[in-house]
Amino acid sequence: MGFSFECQANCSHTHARAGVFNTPHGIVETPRFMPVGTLATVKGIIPQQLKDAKAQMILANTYHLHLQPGEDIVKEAGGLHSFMAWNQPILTDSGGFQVFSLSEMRKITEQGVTFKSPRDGRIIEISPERSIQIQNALGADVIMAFDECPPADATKEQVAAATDRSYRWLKRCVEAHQNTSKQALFGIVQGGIHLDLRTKAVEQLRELDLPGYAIGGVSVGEEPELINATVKHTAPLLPTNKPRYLMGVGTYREMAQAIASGIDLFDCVIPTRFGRHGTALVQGERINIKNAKYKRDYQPLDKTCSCYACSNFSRAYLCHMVRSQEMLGYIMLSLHNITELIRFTQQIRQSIFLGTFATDFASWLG
Ligand code: PRF
Ligand code: ZN
Repeated sequence: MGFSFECQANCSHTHARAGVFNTPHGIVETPRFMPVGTLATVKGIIPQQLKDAKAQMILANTYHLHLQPGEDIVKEAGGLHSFMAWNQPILTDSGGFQVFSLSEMRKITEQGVTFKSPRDGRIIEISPERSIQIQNALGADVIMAFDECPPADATKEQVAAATDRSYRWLKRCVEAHQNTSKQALFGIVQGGIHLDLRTKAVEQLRELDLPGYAIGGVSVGEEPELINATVKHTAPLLPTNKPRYLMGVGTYREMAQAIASGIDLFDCVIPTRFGRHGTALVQGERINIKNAKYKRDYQPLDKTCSCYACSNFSRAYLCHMVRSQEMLGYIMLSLHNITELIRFTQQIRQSIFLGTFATDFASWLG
C-alpha cells in the first residue's frame, strides 16, 4: 500500500480539517502531534508507551543517525522500523536544519553543506543527493527535502537566496529519490516572514506535485505573532488533498492557531526536553514539579490524563524523584508531556468532527 491523504471533516469557520494520512506502516489521523526520536529513540520512552500515548508517526533525524551509528548499520538491521522496534509510521528530517543549528565550521555552497563532525572532527559533506541516499537507507515512511533554513535575523535578500536554493535542492532531491512507492518525499516551503517569498515558493513547490508539503523556516526566533501570520498566509496556499506539516512547532497556542490555518502535522522537542528539566504540561500550563508546593501534593499530575504517571503516581512522588535526579522522574514527565500534546491535538480533531473547534478552542485562537 502506498500513500494517500483523505480529508474527513472541515471546520466551517476556519481552515481546520480532520484527515487520515495512509502510509505503508499504517495511518496517521490528523491533526496530530509527532514525538521526536532524534537518535531513533524518543528519549526515555519505549515503543509500547508511545502506542499507549496514541503516537502514530514519530520523527528521527538524518544528521544524527548519519553521525551515529551510520545509515549502513540501520539498513543492515532491517531499516529504522526494525532497528528501533517501532512498526508504525516514521518521518526523517533531512539534516540541513540540524547541521545549521548543531555543528561548527559549517560551510554552505550550491553543492551542499560541509561541516566538522562534533563526534570526531571529521569533515562531512551532505548534499541533497546524499541526504536522500541516507534517508533511503534509513527507510522512514516520510522523508524530507534537504533545505536551507535561514536564521530569524537574515536579511530579505538572504532569505530569498535560501528559498531559491531550497527549491533547486528540492528538484535534486526529487531526482535522487529511489524509493517513491515506500517513501514519500515532502517538499519544504521556506521564505521566512516574507509573505511574497512564501507565495512564490508555494507556487514552485506545487508544480512538483509532491505527496506532502511542510512549512519550514518558522519558529527560528522570530516574534510569536509572526509565526501565526506566516502560517496563516502560507498553509491555505498548499494543495488541500495533501498533508501539511509545520516543522518544529509544538506549543498549545501555536498548534491551535496553525490547525485553524489548515496544518495537519507537528513535531517538537518540547515535551521530552521539558520533561528532562522537571517541567510538566498540565491543562495548558507549564508547571515546575520541583517547586516546594508539590512536596506534599498527593494528587496526580493531571487527573484527566490516562498516562502511566497520572494513573499511578502523585505529584509528591514525581517532585521527590525529580529533586533527587532519579531518571524515572524525568521519564514520567516526558511520557506525560507527550501524552498531553497528542491528546490536545486529538481533542482538536474531535472538535473538528463535531463542528465546535472555533468555539471550544477560542481561548487559544485569539
Ligand atoms: N527545515 C528542516 N527541518 C526543520 C526546519 C526547517 O526549516 C525547522 C524550522 N522550524 C524545524 N525543523 N528541514
Ligand atoms: Zn499524564
